[in-house]
Amino acid sequence: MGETVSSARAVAGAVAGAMAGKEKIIYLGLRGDIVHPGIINIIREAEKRGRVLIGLLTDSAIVSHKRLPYLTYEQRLEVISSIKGVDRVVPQEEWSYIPNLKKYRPDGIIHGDDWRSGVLRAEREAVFALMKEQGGEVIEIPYTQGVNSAAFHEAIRAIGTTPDIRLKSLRRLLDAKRPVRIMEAHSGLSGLIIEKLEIETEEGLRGFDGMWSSSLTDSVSKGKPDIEAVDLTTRLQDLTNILECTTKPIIFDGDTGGKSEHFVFTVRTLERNGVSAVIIEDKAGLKKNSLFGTEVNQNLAPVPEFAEKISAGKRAQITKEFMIIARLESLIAGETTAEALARARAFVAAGADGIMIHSKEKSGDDIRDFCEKFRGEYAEIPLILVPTTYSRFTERELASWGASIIIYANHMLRASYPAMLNVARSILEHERAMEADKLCMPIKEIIELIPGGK
Ligand code: SPV
Ligand code: MG
Repeated sequence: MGETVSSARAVAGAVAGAMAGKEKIIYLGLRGDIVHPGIINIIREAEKRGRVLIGLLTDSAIVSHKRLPYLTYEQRLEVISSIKGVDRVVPQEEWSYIPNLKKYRPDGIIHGDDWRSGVLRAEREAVFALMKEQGGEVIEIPYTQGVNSAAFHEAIRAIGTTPDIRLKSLRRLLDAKRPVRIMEAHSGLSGLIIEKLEIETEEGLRGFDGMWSSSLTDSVSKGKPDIEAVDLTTRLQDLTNILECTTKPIIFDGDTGGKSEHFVFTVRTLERNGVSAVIIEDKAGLKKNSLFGTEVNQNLAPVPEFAEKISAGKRAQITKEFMIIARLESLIAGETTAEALARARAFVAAGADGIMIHSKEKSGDDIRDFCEKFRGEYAEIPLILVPTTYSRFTERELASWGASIIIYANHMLRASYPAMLNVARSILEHERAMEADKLCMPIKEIIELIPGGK
């Protein structure tokens, strides 16, 4: 990740400054995703006091506390370094200003006075202490009311995204964050919850990073078993509803991928729709849901045949960012982690962009064993876990085993079923709906949930 000097004017400014030898350096940390008058104002204020050194937050610095920015670091760098008055842009790799303030030892740091309250309060105190120690000053300027990034983010979310931006965002998340947190969506409404729900934590806002389009929940929500009976066209109809009202990346459950000759079309269709990744599982014959384990016949596909399916998909894709992930069903079929690992090697060699290992064991021992062995051989290849049965492990623990992506594969549908059942039962018992009202979302909320209804 480079740094840049904005323009010929800035180069001249830097040289003149260097010649003067005394001009102050003023540090300004920015996300730089959405440029608005508040940002121009703070740059103007900084410029009055010295040469403006921007610490541009990297994707990973941002996702530790907020959602992934719309623009990549390189795009944000291009925009911010072109702003008049910006002298130099350096990456700020951490959410905290402290490491860069120590590294660059500016004469001052400038910040909006909004950090006196809220999540940045402790950071503000640390910055004051460090600047005092380093002999610099902290400049606080009145926060520009009415034009803040949060409001612009909300507006952009309402506009939506493009297939291209959405598709590429999963790779960006993988570069920026471990683990990436994915939740199942089977409808526009469940997608909306995943898109919007955020909770405040000590580390910043926490939300889901993207969505899993599950064959199980797509099938069950249509009253069908999870045996590839719901065809791709039908699954894409559901997906379109999710695409309509969300912007986050989508990982598509591609079941077995079907025949290689068909899978190549699936890949292109998913890419065209802005899906980031497809996961296909190495099973043969009639596919049954993995969570049945060995209660049903789980036939593993011959390795060369499945490897060729992956290679065919990789040859077919148009973008370089689309990911084809191989899902190993060895543990589901009662095989060993060694067998799974041998398959992982073959599928990575065939071009798989990631490996998903699945198990229905509650202990997590088999998954952990696989993760350790896999990470011993492949430090970087994304590793995907689906902790449906071994749900007691936290994301932090799974990440410490080596997980890159964690998928909550069916929880939105499983949550909705008992909720509906309770309400239906209550109405039957009481022969009226009053008792069920408290179990339901208020009418006012449901009519106002989706803007534009009035
Ligand atoms: C799905 O969600 O459809 C999956 C994961 O494939 S599992 O149901 O655990 O097999
Ligand atoms: Mg499935």
